[in-house]
Amino acid sequence: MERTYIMVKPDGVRRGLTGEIINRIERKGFKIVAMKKMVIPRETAETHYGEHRGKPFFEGLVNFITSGPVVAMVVEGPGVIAEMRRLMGATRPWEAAPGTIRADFATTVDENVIHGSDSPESAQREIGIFFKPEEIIG
Ligand code: DAT
Ligand code: MG
Repeated sequence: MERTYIMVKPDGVRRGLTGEIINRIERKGFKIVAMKKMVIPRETAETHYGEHRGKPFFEGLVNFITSGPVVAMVVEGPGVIAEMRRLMGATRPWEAAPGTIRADFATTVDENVIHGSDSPESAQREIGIFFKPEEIIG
C-alpha cells in the first residue's frame, strides 16, 4: 500500500490546526499509520529540505521548520502521495485551489501549514528521516 510523509508545520501546530488537518485526512479515508509531535533538530531539517539547499529561502525555511513543534505522520492509502498534494493545495497559498488546506488556512508561502511528499522517492526518503520502521503501525 502506498505511503506518504505528512507534517503539520510549526505555524499549523501553533494555531491549533492539527485536529482539522487530521480530520481531513481521515474523512478522506486515508489511514494514519504513524504519528508524533516533535521539534525537528536543525541537521534533520537541513536533510529533509536538502533539495532546496543554496536557494535564497533555505535559511529562513530551516529556521521556520525548527521554530516549534511539528506533528509528523505517515499516511497510507491508494494514490495517497498525489491525493495528499491535491488536498494540501499549491505551495503558494494564493494559487491553491479553494477548499484545499493551504487555500483555507494559509496566506504566505513561507508559512503554509502543511508538508507532503511530492513523489514516491521523496515519500520513502522522508518517512525514513522521521520514522523507524517499528514506529509505523499498519
Ligand atoms: P512544497 O512544500 O509544496 O513541496 P517546495 O518543496 O517547493 O514546496 O518548497 C518547500 C517549502 O519551502 C515550501 O512549502 C515553503 C518554502 N518555500 C518554497 N518556495 C519559497 C519561496 N519562494 N519563498 C519562501 N519560502 C519558500
Ligand atoms: Mg516539496
